Amino acid sequence: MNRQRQLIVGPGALGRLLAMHLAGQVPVTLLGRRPLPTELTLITPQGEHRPRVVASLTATELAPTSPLVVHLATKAYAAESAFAAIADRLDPATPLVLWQNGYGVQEMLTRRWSGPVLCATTTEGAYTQGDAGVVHAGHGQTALGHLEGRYADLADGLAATLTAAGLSCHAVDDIRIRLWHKLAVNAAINPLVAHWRIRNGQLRDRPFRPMVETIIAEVAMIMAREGIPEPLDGWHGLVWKVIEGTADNRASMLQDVLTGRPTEHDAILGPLLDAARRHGLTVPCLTALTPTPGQPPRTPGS
Ligand code: KPL
Repeated sequence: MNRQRQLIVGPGALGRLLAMHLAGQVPVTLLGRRPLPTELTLITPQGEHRPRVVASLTATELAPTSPLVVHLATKAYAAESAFAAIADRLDPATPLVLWQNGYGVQEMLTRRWSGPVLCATTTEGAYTQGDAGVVHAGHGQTALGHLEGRYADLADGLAATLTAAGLSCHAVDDIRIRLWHKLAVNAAINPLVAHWRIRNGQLRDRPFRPMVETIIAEVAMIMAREGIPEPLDGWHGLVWKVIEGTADNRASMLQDVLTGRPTEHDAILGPLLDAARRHGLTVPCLTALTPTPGQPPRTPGS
């Protein structure tokens, strides 16, 4: 177990979920851009309301403290600036855990930050409710590890802490591959459901099913060139299993669109398009899904 104080940066759904669970195990502080309500409420998958007082701060109020583990739980597009706002107040050996979708900030901060950087990928389902609530929509699994498989003891300790807090987690030595697998899933689901404003399960129906298939084919081609091994069930198996398992969900990107927030298009499609460019591959469908500034994304068939 890791009993250090945990600083959770980003009070969105994931940040609140982490804070509310970890606060039962270790000292926790939640950090946001604006002051946060002191009492938060977790609504469990069974519908139970559990209020809890969680210490909170804004970036300017963070005093140099140690020892500390920092969980960066912002959206991918906000991660770099959120970390920059606190980095000079952290001990240079502070461990950092990155919870972002996509694949970009992970390599960049692993290279730049002096302390150990772990990356996490999770299938926990959560969404915010009002200023102080988080609905834990469904239990999932979290994997965490260093991009080069280093810091195994730190990863084991943090995985044990998260699991004891009620968020099932295991330490892995292949997090890079797992992040690319999640990227494939997000690329096949998120831009389409966000554009058409549909729940994940509707992708099983016409006219969406062939669009998903085309995206999977392009993603599989990129992954093969990038040397990312196929998941156990293959790319089709992985994507359709997630669609089946999250059929009733409104994906995170759809929630972003519906609430007028920026989306993670760049974090999800950017690494795939960069890889396609590097390998000289033509991927018309993925290219069309990327919005050009000032214009909505095009989708196959629109
Ligand atoms: O990760 C997700 C998301 O919403 O971002 C999926 C797997 C698509 C589930 O909705």
